[in-house]
Amino acid sequence: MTRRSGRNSRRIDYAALNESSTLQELNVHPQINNFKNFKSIEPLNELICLINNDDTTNEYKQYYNSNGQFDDESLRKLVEDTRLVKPILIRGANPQIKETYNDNIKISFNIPNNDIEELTEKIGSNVKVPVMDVMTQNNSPRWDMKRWCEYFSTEKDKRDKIRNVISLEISDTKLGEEIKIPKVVEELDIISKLFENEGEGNDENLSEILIRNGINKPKVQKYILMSVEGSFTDFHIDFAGTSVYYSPICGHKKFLMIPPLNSNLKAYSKWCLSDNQNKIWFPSLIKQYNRKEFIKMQQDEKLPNAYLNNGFIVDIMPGDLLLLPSMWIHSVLTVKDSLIIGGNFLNLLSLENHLKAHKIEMETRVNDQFKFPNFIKFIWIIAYYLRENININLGEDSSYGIKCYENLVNFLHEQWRYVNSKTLLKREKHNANKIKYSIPRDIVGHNIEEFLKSMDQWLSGNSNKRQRIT
Ligand SMILES: O=C(O)CCC(=O)C(=O)O
Repeated sequence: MTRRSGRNSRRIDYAALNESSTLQELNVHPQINNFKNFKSIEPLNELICLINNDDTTNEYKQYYNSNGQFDDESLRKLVEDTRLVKPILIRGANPQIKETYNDNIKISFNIPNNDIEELTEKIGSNVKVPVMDVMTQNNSPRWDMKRWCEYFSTEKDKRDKIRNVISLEISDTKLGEEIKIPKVVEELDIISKLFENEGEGNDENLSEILIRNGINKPKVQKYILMSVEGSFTDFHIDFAGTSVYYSPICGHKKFLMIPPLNSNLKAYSKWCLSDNQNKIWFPSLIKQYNRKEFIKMQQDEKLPNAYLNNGFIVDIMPGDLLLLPSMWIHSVLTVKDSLIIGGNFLNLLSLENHLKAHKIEMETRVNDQFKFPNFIKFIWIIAYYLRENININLGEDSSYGIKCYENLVNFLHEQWRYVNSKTLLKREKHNANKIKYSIPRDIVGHNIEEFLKSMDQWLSGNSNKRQRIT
């Protein structure tokens, strides 16, 4: 599974570039200058939730506990209040990075402060590594961790090319065992919920049923990113609109984040389908709104405040913990050689976005290898899980809002109608078949019409069938 965008990257036209560039320039991604010249309109602290050292002016003081600490409870409350639509950046969150650690931050997670040699040892020198050539944004074959470690340790001027690793999942390695993802992320991750409590109790629980049916937990929670100075990751939305946690061990990164306004998402789809993607600076395609227009949009479309900006750049430093919400379109510049641990998660607060992102991936013909593994299957399982565990009548989990559940049920109906449609073209028939075989009948039952009816009843609060799974 390869992480990040499903961009259908177009190769750079080296011949054309060669006419005007020296060899040195050929190793610089053509969009880096645009990135450096990008100007944020508003001050950073209005654009993201910034938890930093300056506690006296910190507007998030209300979230600190009675000991003056920002802990897991504080973060959980902040996520719930902001509904995870605004990026959250906690400076100095990792106690293992002594130089930057703010000892008022007590977030439970574990990311060791290792250098590239130690990381190589814990990952395994023979492990295959997807190495991205920054100029083409494509992965090069035949790299293993040993070769990567040598490359990363080579002096800057002696490296043959700028290369970046952003999709190496390490759950199954010694390093993966040592890493604990932030507690709040683990609690928000809806896939983790499905696989909870394995082996507990006498009755078979959902986790065991899934595993018995060959459905394993997708490995997307623990990636290591290893980027040398000058690396650039072009604009993308993370697969299935997953949210991201991102915490550097060392180095310096700059994120350019663009909010997921509908008009921006439309421009994004168009850009992804363009033949000249590498040569087009994505922000040049988005409509620039002024404050008056933003306010009008907010009233008409009920947009979150966090979306009312034209994008901004934020520096991410060692020990920081960034939570990047679902669907934000972002590009990333590596200012200094960097090692980062990060991961992706689906969550109920962003469910509407996950479904929207799936549609964009279909429209922009994203290759399966860049998608969330078995996304459709998991959406059906999530629906089943919710039906079994949440009583709409009792208002349980209403923090997610009934709208999120309505969207989900509508999505299932839409899929089933598509599967049964008689007027599909050849390519659509292929997609319909893929959906049909993704529906986990051993979980939701073989009569899909019945299942959908039970989902409708559940949604209207009329369901009397309810057994707790977990
Ligand atoms: O660090 C990078 O170069 C890319 C990271 C990124 O875009 C992501 O985590 O989604």
